[in-house]
Amino acid sequence: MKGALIGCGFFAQNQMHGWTGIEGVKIVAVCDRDPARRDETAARFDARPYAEAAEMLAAEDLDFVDIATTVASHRPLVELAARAGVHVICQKPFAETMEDARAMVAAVDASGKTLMVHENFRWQSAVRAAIDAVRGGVIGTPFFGRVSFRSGYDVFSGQPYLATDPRFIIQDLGIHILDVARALFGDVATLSATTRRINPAIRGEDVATMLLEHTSGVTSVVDCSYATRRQPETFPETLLEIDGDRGTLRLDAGYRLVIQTEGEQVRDVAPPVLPWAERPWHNIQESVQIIQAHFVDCMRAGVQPETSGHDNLKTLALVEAAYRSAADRSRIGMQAPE
Ligand code: NAD
Ligand code: 89V
Repeated sequence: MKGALIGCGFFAQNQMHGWTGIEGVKIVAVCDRDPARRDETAARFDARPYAEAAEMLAAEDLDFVDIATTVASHRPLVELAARAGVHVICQKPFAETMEDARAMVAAVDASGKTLMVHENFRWQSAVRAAIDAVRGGVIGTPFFGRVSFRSGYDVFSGQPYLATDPRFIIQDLGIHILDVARALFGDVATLSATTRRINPAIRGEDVATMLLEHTSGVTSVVDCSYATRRQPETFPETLLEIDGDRGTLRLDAGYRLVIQTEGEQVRDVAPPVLPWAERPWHNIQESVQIIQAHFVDCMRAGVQPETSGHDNLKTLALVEAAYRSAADRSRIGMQAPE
């Protein structure tokens, strides 16, 4: 399969490395408006460089594109890819508004191709081990969950836009852990949220606490912070605490999965450090390759990815609801997004 990358920035390098580990797939072309970024990435990964996505799509015979730009360009690029008749992966946050997101999903639906959002946290192997245990009924029927990401790690040096965008932690990081909550406990009936900005040097909120009532009957607390100075620093680990009617499950710091039912089972679910990866990002980096492999499997089988565009509308709706709830202190009833 032949693919092309659009956007050769900070995170796209992980995506390019990820593709090199997937058999039968080659990224033949890359595109970025920044000449240094596109030429460096093209040289590093032996791909043809383009300045414009439209030019690349016209010149290359592609099966799919991997969109790794920031959110403002996602809608025009997804629509361009849909017109070109290729399968699409698009980074999170998928869209700035629900209207854009619905239009992007409809555009790819109309082309008959597959659309997956690069929503990779639920694909992290440690998180996946917990999801598999919960879905497999190991702790019975869950009734409470906490999905937590708290850190003081400097994310702004690698991703400066995180300090200047009007929205920060819910749109960038909360989106992932809301998605993990959906993967664990299913659709959401109501949501309420509070937000704070602790770091005076940034524009958006860096702390958010969300309370979700799931249609399955689970109540979950989804909390995230980039203002938490503690040791050990757990970036970029998502920690879990889940109570079921037959036991409890915790994903503790250090990738330690603890399941207590009749007895206690403790598993080390630390992700491997892939040859091109580096700590502490190796957890996220491994999930990039896993989600890409899932996309390829789905393209080959002609089935929808778990984190499809359609599925991601529900995660995006939670992000929008969280900002609305935090602004007016309301508890939001979630409607089916489509
Ligand atoms: P970045 O700013 O470093 O890179 C984006 C690149 O896209 C830039 O080089 C820019 O020149 C290029 N670009 C923008 N519009 C373009 C266009 N129309 N055509 C061609 N090139 C264009 O951003 P980043 O930090 O790499 O983030 C990219 C996306 O990845 C964001 O949406 C971010 O939220 C997401 N991200 C995801 C994860 C994850 O774990 N899933 C982690 C980090 C970042
Ligand atoms: O995963 C992400 O989306 C990143 C970070 C871990 C820094 O929040 O932007």
